[in-house]
Amino acid sequence: VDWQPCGNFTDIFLDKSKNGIARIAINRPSKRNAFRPQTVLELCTAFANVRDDKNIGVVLFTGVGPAADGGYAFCSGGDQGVRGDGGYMDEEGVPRLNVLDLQRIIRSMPKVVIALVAGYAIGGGQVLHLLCDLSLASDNAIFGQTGPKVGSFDGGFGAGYLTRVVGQRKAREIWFLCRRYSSEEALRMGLINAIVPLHELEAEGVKWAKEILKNSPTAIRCLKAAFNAETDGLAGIQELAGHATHMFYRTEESKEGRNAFLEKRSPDYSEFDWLP
Ligand code: 2NE
Repeated sequence: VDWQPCGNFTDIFLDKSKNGIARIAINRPSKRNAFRPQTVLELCTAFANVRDDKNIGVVLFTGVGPAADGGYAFCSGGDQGVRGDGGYMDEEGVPRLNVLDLQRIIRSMPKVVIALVAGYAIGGGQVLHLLCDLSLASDNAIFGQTGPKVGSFDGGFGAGYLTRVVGQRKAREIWFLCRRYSSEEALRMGLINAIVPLHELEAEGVKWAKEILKNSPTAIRCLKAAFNAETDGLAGIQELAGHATHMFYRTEESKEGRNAFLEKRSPDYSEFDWLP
C-alpha cells in the first residue's frame, strides 16, 4: 500500500493511501501501547481528520509493534503511570477520561473502522477494539479486562455493548474474573471476525478494506448507523436520521422547499408523489 504519512503526532501514526484506506496506529510499544491523554487527543484528531476526508472509506486501527523486548500489543488501556485521582493526568495536570470521546468518534463516524489486533487488547484497549466495526486478530492476540484488578471499570460501551456482542454470561465472566482469552476463544465468542497469521494481519486488513470499498458508501454509512441505532438509543437514531436528512437534501423535493423560501413564495410540492 502506498502509505503517505499525515500530521505531526508524538504518540500515534496516521497514514493514508490513495485507494481510500487510512491507517491509525498507537505508537507507544514500550508501554504495550497504553494510552495517556495526549495519545487519546491525537487519536481523536486523527479519526476526525479521516472522518472529514471524503476520499477515505475504511480505517485500519492498530498498534505499533513489536516493542524492544519483542512484545506485541494493540493497546493495553489507560496508562497507569499517569493515572491520578479522578482520571489520567494530562501535561497541565488535568485529570481526563478522554478515551470516552474517542469511543464515540469511532462508533459514529460514517466510515468502516477495522481493528487489527496483534498481541494484547487489554482493559480500555479491549474496549477500543470492541467498538471498531470489524476486528481481525493475529494468532498471538490476547484479549481481556483488568479493570477490577487495577481499580477501574468501563460501564458504558465496555460493559453494555460487550454484553450485546458476547452475551450476559460471558460479559460478566470477562469483567468479574479478569481472565485472558486467546484469539481462538475470542473468535468463538464473536469478539473478532477472523484470525490471521501475525505477519499477514495488515495485508488481510487491506484485503477486507478493498472489498468494502467496492460497495456503496451511502449504503454502508446508513447500515453502520442502523447497527448503532439498535443499541445506542436516541443518539443512535439521531445518526441514522442525520443520514436520511443528508440524502433528502439532495432531492428535488427538498430543494423546492429551500428555493421557495429564498424566492419568497409558497412551496409547490404538487409534482412529488405520496408513494406507498
Ligand atoms: C498488557 C500486559 C498484559 C502485557 O504484559 P507483558 O508481560 O507482555 O508486559 P509487561 O512487562 O507487563 O509490560 C511491558 C511494559 O509496558 C508497561 C509495563 O509497565 C512495562 O513497563 P516497564 O516495566 O518495562 O517499564 N505497561 C503495560 N501496560 C501498561 C499500562 N496500561 N499502563 C502503563 N504501563 C503499562 C500487562 O502489561 C498489563 O496487564 N498491563 C496493564 C493493563 C491494565 O491494567 N490496563 C488498564 C485497565 S483500566 C483502563 O484501561 C480504563 C478503564 O477501565 C476505564 C476507562 C479508561 C481506561
